[in-house]
Amino acid sequence: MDGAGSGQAARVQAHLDAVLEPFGNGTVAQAMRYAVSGGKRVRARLVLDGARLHGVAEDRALWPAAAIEAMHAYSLVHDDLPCMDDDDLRRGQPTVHVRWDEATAVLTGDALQSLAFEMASHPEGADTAQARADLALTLARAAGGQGMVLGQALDIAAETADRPLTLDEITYLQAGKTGALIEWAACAGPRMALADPGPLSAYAQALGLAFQIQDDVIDATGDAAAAGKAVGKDAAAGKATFVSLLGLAAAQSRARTLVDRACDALSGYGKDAESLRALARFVISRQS
Ligand code: GRG
Repeated sequence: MDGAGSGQAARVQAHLDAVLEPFGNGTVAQAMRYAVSGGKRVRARLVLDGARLHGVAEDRALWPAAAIEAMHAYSLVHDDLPCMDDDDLRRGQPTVHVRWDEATAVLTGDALQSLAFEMASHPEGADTAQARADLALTLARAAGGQGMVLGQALDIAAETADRPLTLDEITYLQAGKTGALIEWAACAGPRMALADPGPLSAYAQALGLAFQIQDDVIDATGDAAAAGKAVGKDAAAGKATFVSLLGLAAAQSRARTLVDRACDALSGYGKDAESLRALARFVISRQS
């Protein structure tokens, strides 16, 4: 991560620490802190950079930035459960249900999801009631049964389907599972400023798909120590992915094309959007 990115990540972590401080030291509060620690903070950085482009002060933008990281952390805690992806390792650490137990992991995810809505609609975030309501409404849509949950459900259904998914089906699934939160993050800044989120939405749609392709590349080629999570799971499960359907080289080439498309969508912002272009390039070079 570059210098600016690590500074942003540190400020998001400090914000989450401060918000969680009054939660005390019970088991779920401890597990919430554990689950929101670490990670690349790609979604938070999208919020902060999009907000800066629209003249929104960072101390306000930290609220939706922390909100999307809490929502993302909830999804990872639940995804790691034995009834879903059954993973023992996340961000290089034992998953929440391994470190504590399954009930704690379910409750921790639930509490993080509630916290995400609290932070997205917090009065110290967006400075108009209209923008706060819009952030909460669009976050509900992105995370719910038309967005991330739908994508996750389609992914689980595919495991027992009688044929592998097609490329179009995988693209649709991933737009929900991974893409919806990424798009919300990129659009939060213009929404806070009551501006048109169109260009950042186009950027994020291309970026979200490139992000998922890179995730498939890491699963196919990476090592668990660098990735901080189990790898090789897709092939072992006989799962159709961008890599299995396109081949490794074509999948990587498609990710590069998508990053170019994402950068093109930023043309109206000129040089001010350089950090978002750098973030897009980072997304397809990452190994974790
Ligand atoms: C449980 C409703 C529900 C949804 C789960 C997010 C998700 C949906 C599943 C995670 C499985 C997975 C590996 C998805 C691929 C893309 C993804 C979300 C990767 C993890 O995000 P990163 O790389 O993680 O941004 P860090 O740790 O950096 O925050």
